[in-house]
Amino acid sequence: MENFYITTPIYYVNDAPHIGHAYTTIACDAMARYHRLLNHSVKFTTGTDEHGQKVYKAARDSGIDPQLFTDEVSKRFRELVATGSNILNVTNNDFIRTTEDRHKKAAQQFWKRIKDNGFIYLGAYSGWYSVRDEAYFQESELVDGKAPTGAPVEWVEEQSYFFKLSAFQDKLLEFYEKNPDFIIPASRYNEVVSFVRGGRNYEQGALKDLSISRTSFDWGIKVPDDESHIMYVWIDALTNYLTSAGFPDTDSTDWLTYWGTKEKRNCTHVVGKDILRFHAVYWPAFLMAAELPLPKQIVAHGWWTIEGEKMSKSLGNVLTPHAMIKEAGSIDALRYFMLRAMSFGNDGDFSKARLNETVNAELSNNIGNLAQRTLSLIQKNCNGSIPQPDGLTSVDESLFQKVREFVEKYHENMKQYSFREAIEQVIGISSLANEYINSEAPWKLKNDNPKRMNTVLHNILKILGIIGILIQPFTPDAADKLLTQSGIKPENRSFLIIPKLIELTISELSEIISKNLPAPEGIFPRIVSL
Ligand code: ME8
Repeated sequence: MENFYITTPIYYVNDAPHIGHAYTTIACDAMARYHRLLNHSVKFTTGTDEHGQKVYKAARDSGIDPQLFTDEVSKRFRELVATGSNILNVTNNDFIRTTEDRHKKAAQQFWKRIKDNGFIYLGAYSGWYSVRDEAYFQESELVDGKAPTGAPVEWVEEQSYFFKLSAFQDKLLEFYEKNPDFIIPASRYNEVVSFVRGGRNYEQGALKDLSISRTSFDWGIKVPDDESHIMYVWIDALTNYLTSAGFPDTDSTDWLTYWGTKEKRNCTHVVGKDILRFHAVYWPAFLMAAELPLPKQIVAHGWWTIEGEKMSKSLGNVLTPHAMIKEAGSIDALRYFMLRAMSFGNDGDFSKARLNETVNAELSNNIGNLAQRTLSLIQKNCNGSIPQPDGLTSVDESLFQKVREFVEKYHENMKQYSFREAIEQVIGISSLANEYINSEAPWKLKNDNPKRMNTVLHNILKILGIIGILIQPFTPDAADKLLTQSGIKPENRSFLIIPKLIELTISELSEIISKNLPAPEGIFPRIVSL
């Protein structure tokens, strides 16, 4: 069996969750659901990043003890993804907080492994630090006295442990070369490779040794054997992916199944482009230093703007997931829009007008109408029992051939995290079936040619089942309703059923499809603008 481990970044708890956090989590959920539908064994984790100067400062500004502060803010992230029923309707198996004991233990063991292998040494750091980015910058990297992200920087001089990042330049380049799919999309892969190459050529190069401890505040995990230092928040945070897979117990089933081995790497990190360098450069170098297997893939997505503007507190346009679910009418509609509107690797714009337009045109008018028309005809003309076909015409054969091609493209796109294009294939199937029902006009056939009417309705019912199966990763609740109303039994909704639905008649599929259909109900409500 294939094993698939997928992770979101763990989010900072300096502030409440917003739509950007919701997006990455929903994208990972769509992928986790996709792999389950391929009958793979899936682990999906998310969580909160609770240490570091940014969170410490937010707690201090609120006048609350950092632990109590992080307990409170982390709760707002947890309610988005809580096991059972949750606001984003995601199916994560774990939620990790970096203030948990299991994580502190893992981070300290990770540090020890790197230290024992000779890649950590004590020195002194003097340079710029951006609290907002939790990142160090060299003088040459500053733009108008600020970090490249526009965040303010402060001068830091302190004793610090360093990680010998410079020792990993060639090893990283060799690894990227051997694994061209390690970072997707390819444009981001090229960006990372040239960043790492840069370190070889310039004295002020990218791959200078990295400061990995702090002494000027103490909100963090203590460095083993030197309690005057806490770990740099990124080495602490990245280790969460190991903690959740059972580290330091590298013999555990969870570790071997999901983190994997050097020969069979299983973990995929999905991140925003803002934190690609940490995941694609520092993290593999840390893992190489600790002699642990690397992740399988880093997937970097683009950035959301809101109505054409960067989302920021100062502009007052930060959208919460709660507000947007209300606007969209359901979590399904919000999930659909986000996965449909952002083209993989590029930035996306979140506009309420486009949200309404996309949901109404594609879900309500296209798929919703197809379902409504077909299911009510079956109810009215066939007493709600599944119509039996009477031989396929060449039009029917070509319809199914096109469906097959759409399904194939759907999978090709999903494998590349191209949700937008994968959804386009589902809409393609629905548009095709709408054209078919329009030209075959089964509502006119009841008296003249009931056998043909039955065949046409039978064909569309199967296509509704296929659409329902394919749309499960994106709109799980609506997909469930569509499948139930199309008679597809709950235990038969994996991708393996699709070829059967295409090849066999419904009477040959009695294991999969119920005999009678429930009375049809609306599946994709329209968004009515207030
Ligand atoms: O960086 N558009 O946490 P963070 C799209 N704790 N995605 C967005 C977004 C936007 N406008 N804004 C945020 C951290 N995101 C670290 C991670 S992991 C070991 C440590 C998403 O709370 C996107 O996934 O700043 C981005 O990478 C992440 O939130 C940053 O979350």
